[in-house]
Order: sequence, then C-alpha cells, then structure tokens
Amino acid sequence: MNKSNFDTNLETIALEFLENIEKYDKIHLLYHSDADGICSGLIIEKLLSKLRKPFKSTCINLTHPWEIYLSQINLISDEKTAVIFSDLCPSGELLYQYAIKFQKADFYILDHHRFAWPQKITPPKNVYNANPTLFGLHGLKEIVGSALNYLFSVAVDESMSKYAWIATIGIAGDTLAHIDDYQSYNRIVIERALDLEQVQIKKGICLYGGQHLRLDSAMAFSIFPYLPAVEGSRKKAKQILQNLSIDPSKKVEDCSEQDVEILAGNFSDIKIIGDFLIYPTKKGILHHSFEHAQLLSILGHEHPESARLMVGKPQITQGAKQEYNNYIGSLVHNLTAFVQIPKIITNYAIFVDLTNQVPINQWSDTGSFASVNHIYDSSKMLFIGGLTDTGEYKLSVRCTPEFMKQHDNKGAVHVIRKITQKLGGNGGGHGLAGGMRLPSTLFEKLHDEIDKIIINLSNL
Ligand SMILES: [Mn+2]
Repeated sequence: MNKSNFDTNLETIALEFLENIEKYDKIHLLYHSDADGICSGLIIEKLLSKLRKPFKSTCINLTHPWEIYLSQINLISDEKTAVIFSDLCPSGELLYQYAIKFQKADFYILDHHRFAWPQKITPPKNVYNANPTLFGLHGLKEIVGSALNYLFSVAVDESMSKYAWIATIGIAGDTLAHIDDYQSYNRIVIERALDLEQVQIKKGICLYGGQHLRLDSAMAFSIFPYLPAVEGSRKKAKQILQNLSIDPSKKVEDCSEQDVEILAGNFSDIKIIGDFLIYPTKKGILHHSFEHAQLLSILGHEHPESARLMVGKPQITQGAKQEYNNYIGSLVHNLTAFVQIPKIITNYAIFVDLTNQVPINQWSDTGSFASVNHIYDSSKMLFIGGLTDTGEYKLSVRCTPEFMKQHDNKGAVHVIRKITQKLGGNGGGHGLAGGMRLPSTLFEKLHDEIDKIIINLSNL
C-alpha cells in the first residue's frame, strides 16, 4: 500500500471511466458544500462538459441522512447510470446495498474521507473506489478532495490540467495549514498552479482570516492564528501596533521586513510569519486562498449557487462580504469566549461547556479552531459542546497529532468508541476529530471516567 499503488488505481479508474462513459444514459454528480467540495464538484463538471456528456449535479450539505440524497437521484434499475461522489460518500453499508440493488449503475468514489466496506463482503464490481486513504495516504495533509478530483480529471483528459488553481482553493479550505506545510499530492497541485502562473506564493505576515485587510483589522479578524491578546478587538490591535510604532492602517501585504520582524517578536510564541497563496487576478477576500476558501464554505452550506459563482469572479459582492464578516467575527468572538470560560480539567482531558455561551451551530467550528490554534493544553483531549434541547450533551472531540503519538496512535474516534461502550451515547469520527452525543445524566460520569479510558487506550 503506497503512493504508486494509489497512482495506478487512480489511472485505472480514470481509464475505465473513459471507456464506460459512452454507455451511460445518465450521469449524477454529488459533491459536498464546503470549499473543498465545491471546488471538487466544479472540476468534475468541467470534465463532463469537456467530454460533452450531459449530467445532473447536486451540492449536498449533509444535514440529512444519506438515504434521502440517494433516493432523490431516483435510480432506475434498467438504466445505465453513473453516480460520482466528490468529496463525500455514503457509508460502505449503504453504498453496498445500492450497488447490489442497481447493478446497471456504476458508482465512482472520488472522496478522501475514511471509507470501509462492511465486514466479509466482496466489494461490488460496479463501484470504482479512488479513495486515497485505502492506500495509507493521509486524507487531509497529503491529499484533499479537490486535489483528488483534479488528479482524476487530468488522468481522464490531460487538458484539465489548467484547472489546478481551482483545486488550490479546496486545498486551502480543508488543510487549515500554512502553505509551507503542504505535502505530497496537495503540494504537487499547488506547484502545478505555480508553474501555470495562476497563483503566487508570498512570504510575510500570516493573519489568515484577515489577510486582505489593514493590519489592525487583520489582527482582530485572524482565526489562524487566533491572537488571544487581541481578543478580536480592533481597538486592542491598534494599541499594540502603535506601541510597536507600526502603522495600523498598513495593509498586511504591504508590511516591510522590519514590520514583520517587530510584530513576530511581539507574538513570539505564535507563528505569524509564513507563506501565503494569492490569486493575482482576484481582489479583496478572493485574492487570498485561505480567505477565498473560507468564504466558499460559509456560503456553500445554505447558498451553494452563490459560492460556486464566487470561484469564477474577480471580486465579491457586498452581501457575500457581509456574510464573511459576520461569520469570522463570531468565530473570533467564540474563540475569545473559549479562552475565558471556566473549564473542567483532568489529567488527560479538558471539558468546555458552551451551553448558553455560543450558538449550537458554531460549537464544532469553535472546537476545530481552538484545536488548530492550540489555545488549550493540547497534550490533553478536548471535549467541547453543550446541552441540546433534546436533553443530551452534544460534544465535539478534538486532539492533536502529538496527543495521538503519546497514546499509541489512538485518538478521538477510539476514545468515543470506548465511551459509548462503557457509558452509552453514540458517535464516531477520525483520529484527530470526532463527535458524540451523551445523555446529560452521564456527562459528569464522563468527567470521572475519562482518565481511565484514555490511559488504557494503548491496550485497545
Ligand atoms: Mn474535503
């Protein structure tokens, strides 16, 4: 299992797709509604148009069960149909049922989330699985959905190569990493876009979230890194800058080497220098890859059509800008609340109860950004969430790669499994991130049990 097996598999599936395509009566494309999914979907749409094949595409925000989305595409047993899953995929159990029931349909998995067939079955022949995690690749750090969909498209038709820049937006959205930390296939795609002169990499101050703004606003709007000393306040940012004799009205991109050095010295424990990726022909939020991607994810959940339009636009509308500002503004506000709320801390875990502090639909993002920003003792596992109106605790579970290294490569999903076996509730996820629900009566019990569960992880 390695990279060259992945390459061979992808190549084979691309060729089979090309061979099969003439026989299809219908093609359905299903893609995810975040930045990575939207870019994946757009790339496949361009491929299908290039091949002159009519298709129907649907953006899915995953708020409903998969059964609903699959029933909506209305498969008919004697119709030859292709179903393409871009940056998402139903569970192995469900897909197996569909593949057996609709033998004349072919299913293409162009997804990078973990996937497993039910035990003891032979994978159906009408499923073409290009998932890179099958080959031991890391589904985020090494290859995100849009990188996979791009490479697939290029393998089908070399002229698709020119859409590398679209994939770079998806990569920025899913990896939540500095460009200098991009690896493997993600890196290859970025380099393709650089060679084609579609993107540029710049070095300097990185205040991702506010990279397009003047310095004081950028510091207040930065979500990666989040600056605890600024607390999302432009006034506080301005004060800090004035004390350092840096002009607060300077744009981030226009900072001199000296400014960069002084500012980095002031935030010595936070990484604020690095590379950032820009689209030279786009302006404002769309000029910067991280911010561009955030905007697509913010719009995509409710308004996928306007998110898709943004990809082709040189600059955004006032309305979209407002949505961006509201979202980032509240995320920074939530991170500030996160830092200030009293926490329950055990030897191996931290519990943060956001009930009545942060709106429910922002719990998970608050957890993710608290985690990537290391604004808690990240040698511990983070449980963040609160009481829902159904009387259950809904918890996002996050940990760092360092935590996993300390615990025999076990992380969120393993701890969740153990908790639900031992106490009850339900949930799932990946190594670094997961989610669970627990009856409220068990929440305190979890505080007492969690250290035992984590300390025994290596015995699982
Ligand atoms: Mn993705």
